[in-house]
Amino acid sequence: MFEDTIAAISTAIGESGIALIRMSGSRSEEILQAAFSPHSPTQAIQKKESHRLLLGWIIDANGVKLDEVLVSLMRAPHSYTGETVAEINCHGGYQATTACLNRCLELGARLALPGEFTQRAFLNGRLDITQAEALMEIIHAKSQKGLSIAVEQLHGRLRIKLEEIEDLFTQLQGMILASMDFPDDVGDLDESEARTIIHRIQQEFDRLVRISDQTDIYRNGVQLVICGKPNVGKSSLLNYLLNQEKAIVTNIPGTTRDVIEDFIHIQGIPVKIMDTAGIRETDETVEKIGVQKTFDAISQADVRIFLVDAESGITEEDRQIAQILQGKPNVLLFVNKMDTSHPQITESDLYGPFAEFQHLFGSVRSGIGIEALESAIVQFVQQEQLMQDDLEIITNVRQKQLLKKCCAQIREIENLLNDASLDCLAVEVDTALLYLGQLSGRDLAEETLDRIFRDFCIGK
Ligand SMILES: Nc1nc2c(ncn2[C@@H]2O[C@H](COP(=O)(O)OP(=O)(O)OP(=O)(O)O)[C@@H](O)[C@H]2O)c(=O)[nH]1
Ligand SMILES: [Mg+2]
Repeated sequence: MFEDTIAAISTAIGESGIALIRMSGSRSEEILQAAFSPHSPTQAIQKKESHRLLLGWIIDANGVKLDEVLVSLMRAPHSYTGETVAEINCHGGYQATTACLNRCLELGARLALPGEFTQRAFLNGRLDITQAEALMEIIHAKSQKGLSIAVEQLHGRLRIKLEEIEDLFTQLQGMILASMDFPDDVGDLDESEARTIIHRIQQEFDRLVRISDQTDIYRNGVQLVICGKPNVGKSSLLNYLLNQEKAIVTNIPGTTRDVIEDFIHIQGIPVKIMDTAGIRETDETVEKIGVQKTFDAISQADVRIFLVDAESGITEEDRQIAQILQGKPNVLLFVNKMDTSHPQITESDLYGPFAEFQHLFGSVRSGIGIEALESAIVQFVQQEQLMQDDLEIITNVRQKQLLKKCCAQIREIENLLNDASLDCLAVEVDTALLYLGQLSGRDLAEETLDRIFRDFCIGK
């Protein structure tokens, strides 16, 4: 248990209906008692009573009312942190919340560091590191799917899976140590049994890698660039997808000079969409810079929508852009303005540099082909459908790096199985167990822990 009692505003600062101030630590009850004046004796904080909402005021040292509030006390160990937690629901807005927080600080609480409540919960065994990290994912979730993945994680699915893998490693380690220590009784290491265990571990790791690659797009989203020569309808497409007039659309080629960005969701996937300056040879200074930015956006993006114009037909400029895009992954050619009376582009025009791109015909103006365009985008980024059960997910870079280390380590163990000595094998299995422990949070160094929790918001 920690000596000091921490306090923070847990809701976002700004004008709002209510705000929440949270305290955790052994002095929470005493501080709340001193700061709180109940509406009636029935609303007083009673000894032993826990998890009950009480109505009253927060008062200053002279008994002056600072705000009308609802408070609750959650006695240790039945609380988020495992310590006694006091919560004050006050009115939102800067003045009321800071007045209530300051009163708690005045009475001896210390301002909490970012993530310190969750850190205490972790250190008191209320949740493991994968669950703590899932909480952060919930707060930062960019899509409904990202949120449901994180919520599943909160139930500890990854931890359970890691424990299963750890059991397999421990079984392997047991076999190696038994053959090392009691060669006369146990005999040589049963290589085929050891290999079976190793393969099972590999299968589990492969699955985790596959699922986490798939879910990455729901959490981090994808970047999509719309490119093409001037006047093909790039900004019109951006506006259509956003359902708002974000970018200026005119029939003057060279209207867009800068990269215009916004966010949308396509079938649950968060997409950063970028409209760009039309690509053409130009001596105009501003347009030149714009075209350079277009090239940068094209190389950064995960998906590239290449627009051509059925009204103008395929031109030399289109051919040059096609060459720039050649060999780049996920290029989708969209033949726009098919609503014009005499479209100049047919299937037979899409040869040469255009042949390698998946293509669609349509019209932004009349909305034709946009649904097919969205489905094609999703197919590009989501090679495999996530199964309902595939939810033991690696949620962040830290976990991903450790997962990679674990995969490399099990490969190393398999390679050593034939000719290395038993003690050498045992050392390698120990290393794998260490990485696994870091993944689940059991073997994390204090500074790593601090780093993880400092990424949280204050009050969480
Ligand atoms: N007929 C027809 N016209 C379209 C369609 N989509 C866009 N346009 C028109 O084409 C012209 C150019 O559209 P923009 O969206 O500004 O084109 P852009 O590619 O962003 O052009 P720059 O910013 O200059 O590179 C405008 O007059 C649009 O109304 C379409 O599907 N059909
Ligand atoms: Mg434009």
